[in-house]
Order: sequence, then C-alpha cells, then structure tokens
Amino acid sequence: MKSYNITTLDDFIIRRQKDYPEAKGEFSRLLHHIGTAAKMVGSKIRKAGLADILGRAGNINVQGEDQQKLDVYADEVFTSALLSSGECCGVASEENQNIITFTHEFAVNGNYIVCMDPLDGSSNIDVNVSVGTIFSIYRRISGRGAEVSDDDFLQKGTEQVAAGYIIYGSSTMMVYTTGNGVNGFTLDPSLGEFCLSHPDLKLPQKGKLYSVNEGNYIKFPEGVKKYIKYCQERDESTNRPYTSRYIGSLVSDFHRNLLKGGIYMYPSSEIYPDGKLRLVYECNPMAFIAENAGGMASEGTKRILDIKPGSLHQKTPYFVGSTEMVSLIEEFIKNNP
Ligand code: AHM
Ligand code: MG
Repeated sequence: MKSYNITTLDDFIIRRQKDYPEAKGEFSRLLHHIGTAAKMVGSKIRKAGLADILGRAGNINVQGEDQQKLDVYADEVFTSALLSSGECCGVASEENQNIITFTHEFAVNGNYIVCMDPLDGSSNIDVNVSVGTIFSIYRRISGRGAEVSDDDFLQKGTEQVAAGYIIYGSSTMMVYTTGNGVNGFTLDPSLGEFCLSHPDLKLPQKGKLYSVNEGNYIKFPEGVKKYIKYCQERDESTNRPYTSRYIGSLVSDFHRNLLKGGIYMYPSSEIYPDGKLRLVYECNPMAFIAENAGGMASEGTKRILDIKPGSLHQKTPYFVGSTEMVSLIEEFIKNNP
C-alpha cells in the first residue's frame, strides 16, 4: 500500500501538545483558530482582484496611513477568531490605537494575549504582490479573570510563547515557532488544510541577499550606508557583490531571506528617525522566529527581543536575518557612530 504521509497543522499542534503533559489544549485551540482565520483571509485575498474589495476603506489608521479594505477585513476576522477560541483575553493590532479587551464570559479567563499586524504590506494588494499577517502570543501577566491592561502587551519579546506569520503569496503558508524550532505549513487549497511542508526551518548563517528601501539611502546613518556599499563591492572570497531584493512587504522579504539566507533592514533615517516598523507586532514576532531558526535580530546595537516596549505602536530601526550579516552590520554601526 502506498503511504501518503501528510501532517496537517492540526495534527502537528496536537503532536506538539503531547510533549507538554501539563498542557490543557488551550494554546492548541488558539493556534487552530489562527489557522482558520488565515484560511478566511487568504481566500478573500485570492479574490481581491475580482471582488469589490480593492481600494481604500476611507479610514485613516493610528499610524496616519490610509487603511485598505482588506486591512479592515483581516483585522475583524483575526480578532473574531481569537475571541471565539475562548483562550485569548485581549488583542493589540496595528489597526487599532488601543488594546481590545475581551470581556465576554467565555474569553475573560483566557490565558493568552495576542499582538498582531493583520495585513502587513497591504499597499501591495492593489498591484497583486504578496502580503502577510504577523502574530505574537504572550501569556497574560494580569490574573485570570481580570481585565487585561497595556502591561500585558508591553512585555519584552523574550517573553513570547509563540510567534508566526502567514504569507499570502503564490501559495498561502503559515510559519510559526513556539520557541522550539520553526516550522512551515503550506495551504493545500483542494483539502483546505495547512500541511507541513517546511519542517525545522534553519536560517542560513550567511546569505547573499540584502533587502532595504534604497530610495532612503542618502538619509541613512553612516554605518548603514557603509554596510550597503560593502554588500555591493566585489570580493570573491566573501561571495560579493550580494544581490539586492526588496518587495516592500516585511513578511515576504523576511520569508525569502529565511529560506535563502540574507538580511532585511529598515534603518532609521531623517524621514523615519526610529525606522518605520513597529516593535510589538512586527519586529518582535519576526525576531523570535529568526532566533529560533538560528538567525538574529537587532535594532543596530542591541538585541530586539531585549527591548522593553514603552508603547504599543513604538517603532524601532530593524535588522534581521542571517547571523553573520546582522552581526556585521552591528559592527559597521558601532564603528561609524
Ligand atoms: P504596513 O504595516 O503599513 O503595511 O507597513 C509596513 C511595511 C512592511 O511590510 C515593509 O517592509 C515596509 O512597510 C516597507 O516600507 P517602505 O515602503 O518605506 O520601504
Ligand atoms: Mg505592518
């Protein structure tokens, strides 16, 4: 008999749960609901060019940016899924100024809070380029049953219980870690299931790709400029020049570099003194994934996961990817203050 060895996301979650005899299945339920929301959003994105969903929703989000309709949809779908899991008692989202507290009877005792960017890179939707969802899960620090507060969401990245992203690309994939390796699941549209396709992902220690918005080059700090020049110089012994690849969609740029090896950079500049990316729901989850795959994430001089967030939408300069590349840019920054 032929064997069809398929591991679905739910199989995988249950298998992992068995490694923790004390686990009550709460966390597994939460992840399952995130998977379901991802399928709903993925399906809507597939129809984006057909349905009347393209274009702006007419609202401005807390970052002062126009919201796309799909941002709103993704935010609602993920928030509803997290609520209905019954395991999540509050959510922080790029799309909302303040945290959302779940006071419903079945959710108030949930042990987890989730920080998310429901649709990152959404300005790419209109031009049919990949976008993604980013999520980060923490155990609440407020007592069960109490209302959550900002402190629950302003924990250091080192406290993450899990982090992941969904990439809505040529296929839909979910990649996540619970601090014990990174695994990738590809959605089989005919089955409607995420299937384990990229077990135990490892970020190559060095790579050949660098990803940065070079349009901002002249406004970058000196160390970053010198590192970019280093990437472009010819030196066969170190495999240079490197290749420049930038989609402008963090999830997609990170995903490619995770698989192939490389560095993603969003430095400070005159236009964005703290960079553009948000620590709590963009940088920390990707940093947790990077580290769990053997990579590194830095704000230039220190580890991203060690930063204590002061506010929900705080920004930070960001360098993430292959350890040798991130370490080297730290050197360039240190030597060119
Ligand atoms: P968003 O959360 O508003 O979509 O913005 C974040 C996105 C990232 O996905 C991407 O890496 C970055 O913004 C691109 O910014 P820029 O266009 O300045 O290069
Ligand atoms: Mg974003």
